Amino acid sequence: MSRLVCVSNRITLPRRTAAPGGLAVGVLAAMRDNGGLWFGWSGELSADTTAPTAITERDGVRYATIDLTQMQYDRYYKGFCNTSLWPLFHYLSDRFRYDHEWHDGYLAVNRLFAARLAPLLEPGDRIWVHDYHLIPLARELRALGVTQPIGFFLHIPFPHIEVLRLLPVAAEIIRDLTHYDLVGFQTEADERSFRAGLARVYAGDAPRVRTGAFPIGIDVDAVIAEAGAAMRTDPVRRMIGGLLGRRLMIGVDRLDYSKGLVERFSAYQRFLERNAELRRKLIYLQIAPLSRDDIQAYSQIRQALEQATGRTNGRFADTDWTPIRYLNKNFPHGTLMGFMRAAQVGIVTPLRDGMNLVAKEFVAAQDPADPGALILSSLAGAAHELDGAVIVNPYDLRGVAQAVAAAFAMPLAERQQRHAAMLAALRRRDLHAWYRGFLGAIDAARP
Ligand code: GDG
Repeated sequence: MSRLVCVSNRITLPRRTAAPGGLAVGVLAAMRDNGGLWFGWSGELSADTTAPTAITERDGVRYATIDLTQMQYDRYYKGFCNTSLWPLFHYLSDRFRYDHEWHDGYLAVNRLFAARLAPLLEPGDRIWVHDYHLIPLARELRALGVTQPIGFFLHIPFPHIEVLRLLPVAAEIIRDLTHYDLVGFQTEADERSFRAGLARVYAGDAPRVRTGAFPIGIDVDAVIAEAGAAMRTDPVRRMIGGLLGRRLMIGVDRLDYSKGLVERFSAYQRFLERNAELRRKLIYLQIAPLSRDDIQAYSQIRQALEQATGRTNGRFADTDWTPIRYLNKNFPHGTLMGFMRAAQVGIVTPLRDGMNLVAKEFVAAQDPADPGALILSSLAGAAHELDGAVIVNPYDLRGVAQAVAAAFAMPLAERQQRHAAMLAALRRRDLHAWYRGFLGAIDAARP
């Protein structure tokens, strides 16, 4: 069988506490089950550009990492990836900024990745490149004479061409994707956006590119087991004890403006204003581990959330009750699954999201006999599959506030019925189906 080579911006080394993020969860599962090589940035900065690629091996997986320089990090990672591509691909064009030097840095790091990866490749390899950081990588690898099949999967949305056009190098982005044997997206809507972009750039003369929708899922049984086991642990028991019998709504999101937290906090405030009789009966727990904290837009959103929490708690809290518990803390994954199982309502309201694994984890973590209700943004990829959720528009504060009231009031039979339907959907398209589907499609692209 051919070896699997995964390439992503950041890699998760064994025994390191993983930075929270959906991409790492998916790639790690594919690597663990198939073995192979995982290549990417170590997460470290270094001025020494001649240091050799570091290789570690554990449980059949080889991890190959390189460091970046401060300048590469600033231009490629903070600049082009996370201040140009990230906001634009999430349709948040008011946060989009562009600088030619960032784009030069992006191309240079992709060239560096190709130069460092090429000598590690073997003839029968299948190469799987992940996410927006590495769009030009196939072109760079081909230029070095690499002939093995190369697939690309985009974890975030692909924007409509009229939005992508804000980027001065939009056509290059689309052209670079045509160098892959397969380009995978989270949803068919993203795939259609890319196809519309291709048609625009090539004006009816587009090269043949294989594309497909491969919605990422979760390891359902692993989450069920984690959630069950976590209920007996100290952190989960303490959290439940601290509720003093009150009902719980939970949110778990990387602290990112795309996750709609400011809007969610406003909607919750509105819910408290309109539902005086429910006030002291519930607690909203928001876990938001810091992410990309050295980028200005992220420190701004952090400040805005601190202010919103202070405002709501200051206005509504009593000596024995605070309406919002807001934590910038990173928890072990199992503990989070236990927190979710203990909650009556899960709230996931991104302004845009490629998929959103938290929504799927919340469903799997529930007790089927007495499951919690899920509130889910219509603008998350997961909404295409989880139609048993209470679907909301995250910008509609009144609608979200009403959804919170409806979710807490939902009768047991309805919760059970919605939960069973969603769990069945999760099982149909789980994490294993995701990577098997993608790898099978690469093989079919190049028999
Ligand atoms: C990108 C796309 C797409 C969260 N806090 C902690 C923690 N997490 C875990 C969650 C979940 C993962 O991180 C987050 O995944 P999401 O899918 O919700 O969001 P992104 O990080 O934005 O992921 C997204 C995904 O890629 C996969 O393709 O679904 O649309 O944006 O698993 O549980 N894990 C730990 N501690 C935390 O504090 N250990």
